Amino acid sequence: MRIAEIHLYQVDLPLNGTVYRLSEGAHTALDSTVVQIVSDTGLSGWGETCPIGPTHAPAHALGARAALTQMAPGLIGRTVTGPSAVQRALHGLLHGHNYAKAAIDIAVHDLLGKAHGLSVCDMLGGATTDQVDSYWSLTLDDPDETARVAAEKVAEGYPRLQMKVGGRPVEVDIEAIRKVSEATGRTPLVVDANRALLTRDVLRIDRECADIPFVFEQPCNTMEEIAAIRPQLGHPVYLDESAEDLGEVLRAISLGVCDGFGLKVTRLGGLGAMATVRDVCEARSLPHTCDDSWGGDIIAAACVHVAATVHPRLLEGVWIAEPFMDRHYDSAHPVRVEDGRIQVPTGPGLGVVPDDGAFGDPVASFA
Ligand code: 0XW
Ligand code: MG
Repeated sequence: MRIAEIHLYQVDLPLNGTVYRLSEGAHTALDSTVVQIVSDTGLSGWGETCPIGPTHAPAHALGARAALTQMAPGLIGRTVTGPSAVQRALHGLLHGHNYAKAAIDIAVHDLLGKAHGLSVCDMLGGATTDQVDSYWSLTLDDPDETARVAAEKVAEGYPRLQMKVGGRPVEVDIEAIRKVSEATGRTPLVVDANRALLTRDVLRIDRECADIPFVFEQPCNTMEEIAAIRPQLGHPVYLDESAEDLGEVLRAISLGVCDGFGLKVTRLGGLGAMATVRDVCEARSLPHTCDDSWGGDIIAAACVHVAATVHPRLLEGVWIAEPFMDRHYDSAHPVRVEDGRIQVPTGPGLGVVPDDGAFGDPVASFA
């Protein structure tokens, strides 16, 4: 099976009237990029990458399309033997830009799954479950409103919560953590600063909330800042943004700087890289999420498939953007959070097939 055509689509993903606010930005609409790989056998594989704006990570929507435009011609005519071989080919076409390569990697998994009649979770090692826990991500808001939404989401069935902090006076963060904890009891809570806190403020939150069980997620900008204060912290720490790639995950583990990870499929470079990190984490008993920064049904399906293969004791939930949007790519098989859980899509490949014409005309095509 050879790659005959590649099409790139730009997809607007408006939020359903809400604002997703985190320490480094507020979002009302995201710009996604969908990749369609068409084989010479007529099958299509679909991939996606959707950075959450230009300041969350060294990734942005225009960069994704530029990188994909750079790489796509080099893939035309290539035999698709397996995802790793395609990844190596991508590294030979462009240095870095894992978040763009991830869209091709996801599409290749989808294509191969369809060709061999396997679902992506089986290709990644086999599912341990047919549904995974999600978590609700509480956007930055005033403490009372954050606590109100937290209680509402727990009542809806969400088994875990993440709350955003940072970018405002630390006293407000402390008040919000306390109010969310009071409103939600023993529901596991992650406090995510998205790199924004000074080490001084992390130490203060840690001390003033010593009685509240929670995990700090990416409290500071760099791994070094976190490493510097880690021996003084009473709360566990997960890395998200600092876990840039497999090398940084290995560095974090060898430094002993964290107790787990918030992982993003596209940041790591796709499903193959994600499965490798999953296995490394299992070897060291490190819990982690299976998320992405944003995206529609394609990204959601990719996250859920890999999450279904994680050892259940290590899976810290799956976040998908679906509850914040009205749009679905596959109207027959949308990926949805229901009662705080997500069904693993069935059928070959990702189990998600975009509706005909779902994305309009491609912004670029290669053949
Ligand atoms: C909750 N998320 C996975 C979605 C947004 O991209 C932010 C993010 C995080 O944990 O940082
Ligand atoms: Mg995070």
